Amino acid sequence: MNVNRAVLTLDEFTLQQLRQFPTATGELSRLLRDLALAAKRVNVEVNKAGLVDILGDDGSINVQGEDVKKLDVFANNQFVGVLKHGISCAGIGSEELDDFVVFDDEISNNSKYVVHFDPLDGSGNIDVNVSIGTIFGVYRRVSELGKPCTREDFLQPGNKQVAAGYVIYGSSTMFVYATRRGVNGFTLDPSIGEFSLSHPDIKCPPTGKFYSVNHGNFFQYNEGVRKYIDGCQRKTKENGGPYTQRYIGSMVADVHRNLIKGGIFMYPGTTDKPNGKLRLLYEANPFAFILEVAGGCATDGTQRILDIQPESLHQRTPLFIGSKEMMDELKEVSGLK
Ligand code: P6P
Repeated sequence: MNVNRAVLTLDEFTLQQLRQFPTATGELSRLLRDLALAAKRVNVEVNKAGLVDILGDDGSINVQGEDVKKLDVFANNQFVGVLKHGISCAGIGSEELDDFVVFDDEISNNSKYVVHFDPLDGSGNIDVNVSIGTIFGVYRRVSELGKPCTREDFLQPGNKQVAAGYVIYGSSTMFVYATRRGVNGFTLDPSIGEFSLSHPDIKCPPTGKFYSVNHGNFFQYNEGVRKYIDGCQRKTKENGGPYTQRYIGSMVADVHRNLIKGGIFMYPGTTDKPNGKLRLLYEANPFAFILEVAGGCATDGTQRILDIQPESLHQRTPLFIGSKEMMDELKEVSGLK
């Protein structure tokens, strides 16, 4: 029976993909469903954050030395919970936790995947109602199935990701994920409580008018970066401009806009923070995977983000990411690679 479904839910979509690979086990589909369930639970709290005692700090400091927001803790608990009690994940790395977490039970030890995530990125914006997000990257284990996952599983380069995605809790709540087959976006339909396909086969426009960078750090950037930013400000209709500077201060929101409309996002190294602020494993790598599948690119200024060999869970990296032609111009003007 040929059911003409105008809109596919996330589950229907992943099962449709699964049917095209009869040998697939369905573990990745179940993993994505687990992540979407946690996202729906976080979304409920984000949407009413101003009404219940979940705003503000929980009084602790995380491994990054940042004030932990109550919603950070709630979000982390939701994602750890669904992954630990699911059947598709052997362990996790989280922005909120000091070290990797090995689930080490019989089911988890036989699971194929490990997941890195930032449960609630941009949490400094929670109290002022600016869009925030969740970011995740999925890796196939390199360690022996049937045994607990190991450090090597968590320290794979981003080019080993089998899937990556993000949730943006904004004017609507979207779940966007990429596999090597493409990038697809799903908008939460509150009437049925399901993420429904709204942005099929997302491609990043080869160029755009948005450049995103924290101008407050301008004089801390190296000469090449300053030269490129200066050039962005001098763009006119005659040379591909004028550009618009948009910087929300929430990476998920800034990169999502550039993915859809075209643009470039930069968090360069500074004199204070030579490796920048953003973390490789659960911020840069997932977005670099998504943008490359969508036709964009991402670099740390010396190499592809996805080729960086991680050394530790919370290591930081400079990040330049976005539309291919804008990234090419950045490299040409700044001397970055
Ligand atoms: P700055 C949020 O804290 C975050 O990690 C990213 O979401 C965002 O892009 C960046 O930091 C903003 O940092 O230093 O410009 O405020």
